[in-house]
Amino acid sequence: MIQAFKRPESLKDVPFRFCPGCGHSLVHRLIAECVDELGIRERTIGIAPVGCAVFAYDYFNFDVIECAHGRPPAVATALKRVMPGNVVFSYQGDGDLASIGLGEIVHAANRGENLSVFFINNATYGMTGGQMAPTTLVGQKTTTTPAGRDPKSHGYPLPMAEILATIKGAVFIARTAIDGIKGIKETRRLIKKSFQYQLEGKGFSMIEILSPCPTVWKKNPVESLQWLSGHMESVYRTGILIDRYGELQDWKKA
Ligand SMILES: Cc1ncc(C[n+]2csc(CCOP(=O)(O)OP(=O)(O)O)c2C)c(N)n1
Ligand code: SF4
Repeated sequence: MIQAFKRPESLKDVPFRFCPGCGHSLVHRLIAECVDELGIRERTIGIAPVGCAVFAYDYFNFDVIECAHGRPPAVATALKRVMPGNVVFSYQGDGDLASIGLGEIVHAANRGENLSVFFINNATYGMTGGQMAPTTLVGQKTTTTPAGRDPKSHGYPLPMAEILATIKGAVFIARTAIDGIKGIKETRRLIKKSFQYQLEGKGFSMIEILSPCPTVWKKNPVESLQWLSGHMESVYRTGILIDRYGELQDWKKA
């Protein structure tokens, strides 16, 4: 009998503890599939964030190091510089990367570190119960913006992919959404390409992945996907923002 669907070797045989419909589990799987496909499991090192993905080391079947909130790009920089033969990626939420870790990510990109960054944008702080994140949409209700995000008091959603795409040291910056089969396949393609660029020594890449958080959004998994494509994607356009070695700007939505 042919087994059409199986657990990637790069994922341990343990159940995920994420909420039903959470995007983290899907992105973990896509990363694991790409690592398997590229045959780099023995030399891959992941950097786990603070946030709902904090237990990445329990799921990935390769080395994963946990570090302080927002610091994955700094830790990744050190690891990659002392072990250039390894493949190093950071996995970060929007609180981790766009708030407390804003300085780290900007400077890692500016230095052109040869790293892969996978940025999970779910427009909220999931782990701590749904506070406003830098990426929260205008009008979106959170525990700290009960009347909805008001730009006059809270600023505007921070477009991390656009910001990093302006930095000369970054070679590949893209945004994608796991909102359906097409988006999942594209996300997988971009994750793999980011790893390939690192393997070729091309430099810094970041894939921003729009991802559902049904629990904090107070929606079921299907409604969450609808909110993701209907609301988040109208604010955060998906596509390749910069690819200094290949595909040019390729916005899905104009
Ligand atoms: C230095 C520090 N500040 C604050 C916290 C509290 N904290 C834990 S998780 C988190 C936010 C996580 O949100 P995000 O990065 O968006 O990840 P998600 O849980 O949504 O995946 C915060 C503020 C912490 N653990 N350490
Ligand atoms: S709170 Fe949100 S991000 Fe955290 S595990 Fe649940 S659905 Fe996922």
